[in-house]
Amino acid sequence: VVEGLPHKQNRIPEDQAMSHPFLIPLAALGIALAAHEGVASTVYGIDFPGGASSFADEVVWFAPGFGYGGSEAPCTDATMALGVAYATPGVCTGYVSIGEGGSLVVAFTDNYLTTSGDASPDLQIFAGGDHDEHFVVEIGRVGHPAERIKLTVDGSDILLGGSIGIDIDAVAGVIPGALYSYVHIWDVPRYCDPATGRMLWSVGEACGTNPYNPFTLPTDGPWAGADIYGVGAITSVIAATPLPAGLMLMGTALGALAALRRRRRA
Ligand SMILES: [Ca+2]
Ligand SMILES: [Ca+2]
Ligand SMILES: [Ca+2]
Repeated sequence: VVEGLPHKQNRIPEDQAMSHPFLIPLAALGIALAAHEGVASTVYGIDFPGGASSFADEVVWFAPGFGYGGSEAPCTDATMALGVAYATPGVCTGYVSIGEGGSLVVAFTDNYLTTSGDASPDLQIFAGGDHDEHFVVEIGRVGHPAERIKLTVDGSDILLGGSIGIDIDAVAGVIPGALYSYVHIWDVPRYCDPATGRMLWSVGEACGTNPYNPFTLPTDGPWAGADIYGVGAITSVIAATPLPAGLMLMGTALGALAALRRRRRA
């Protein structure tokens, strides 16, 4: 018998089988409690005091851009941007390639991004490649997904690509102490400058085969555009609502179960 796997003796007896679904909220609550403990963790050398919950939880919107090429399927699984940042070298191994001009919105749901009150970075975008895949980042407050604030680093709202930590306290329009849930990443599409034969918004690579066609990009394989493998709130606060809701649900479920048992005995 393998420990932890169900075998004959610990199978749930028929008469208790109905209570089995109620065990699921209980297990979910256990996970929620573990996540809310907020054990600090260091991910790619960056400290996240809130631990695993600091990372993005949901994909809200994903519109892949253009520029994918080659025979392999593009790396367009947007869920790769969620959870603790992790990627390994290879095709689509832990990252989403949003494509030239692609647009990805993720949300924090069990935690929120907020200001730190100082110049230390608050939001970390984990992006592969180096400075040839520029992107723009906007954030939106909880409950206000349409009101986006464009982040800036050293006065520029076009970020040079690669992983970057952003101090949101320094950004105009960011409200101290406000809770931010949404992070929008937009890839700045490269295009060809016919005057130089080089790509703009890139490290200066040569244009594609026809330098006079701005859409003739160098082939970029399945990993066109910024390659996102994590979005983490360094300055993170725990979202308060899910836990009480879960407790109430469990209370109701246990109450129903007790009532059922009383009825059966009667
Ligand atoms: Ca989270
Ligand atoms: Ca800060
Ligand atoms: Ca890429």
